[in-house]
Amino acid sequence: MKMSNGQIGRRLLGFLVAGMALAAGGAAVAGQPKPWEITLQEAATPVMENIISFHNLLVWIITIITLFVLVLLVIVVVKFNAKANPVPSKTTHNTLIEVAWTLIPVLILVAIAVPSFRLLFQQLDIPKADLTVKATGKQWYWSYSYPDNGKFEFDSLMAADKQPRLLGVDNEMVVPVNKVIRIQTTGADVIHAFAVPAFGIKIDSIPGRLNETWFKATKTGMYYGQCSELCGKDHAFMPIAVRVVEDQEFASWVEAAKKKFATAPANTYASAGGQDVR
Ligand SMILES: [Cu+2]
Repeated sequence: MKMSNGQIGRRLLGFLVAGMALAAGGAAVAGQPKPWEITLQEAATPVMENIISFHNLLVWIITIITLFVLVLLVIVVVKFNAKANPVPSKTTHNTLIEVAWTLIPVLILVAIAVPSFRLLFQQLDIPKADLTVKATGKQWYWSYSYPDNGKFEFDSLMAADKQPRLLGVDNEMVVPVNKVIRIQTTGADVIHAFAVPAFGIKIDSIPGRLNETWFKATKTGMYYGQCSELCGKDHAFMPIAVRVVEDQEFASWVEAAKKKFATAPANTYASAGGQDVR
């Protein structure tokens, strides 16, 4: 396909306008992906803050290593090519260099391991939970139940008419701000995965197993995630939408939810001809 000068001009103008729109509105919403985003989503929990700083540390380390190797390669190419160095040295061993190129990478790995294990421990060692929410992955939506608040359960299906597109749902999961939320998750049919990038959580939802993770959202707002295990034809259409609210708002939501979801237990899966494993 060949473009005329006019077409190229229009396309460039389009990019420019899109870029300006991004610069103007790019910083808009946290808790969801942004157009042209190349960084991790903005953190809403202490765990995600630590994931981001660990990620940034690793980027520095790999950048320095890559540049170092590049410099060595350039030196070899320039100094030791057949023209510049017609009579090559016959050296085969150098104890100092061999010890160094074994020891230094080991030390770098140990230096990485320390913050890595600290982060892993923070993620896996669940603090005393203020609230437990059970998230059940189903083909193809999530069901949430609140065992601490009257055991009500409801389905959360993607709502085609809601924004953000492919992330908005009919019934959001609601949790209080600044509270330790324990997520227990399982799969009702196949393996799904419960993941919310801004919270730094991603855990498999496996039939017959109950997996646990936790988060403590420090800012109110909407946070979106998606099923992160290829689970069938509508895998891309079972978003996770979490609304983080103040304590009082949570309490009144619980009261309303108890009534709203009391008479309609989450049995759409069973009535759809499947087998309900709850
Ligand atoms: Cu899934």
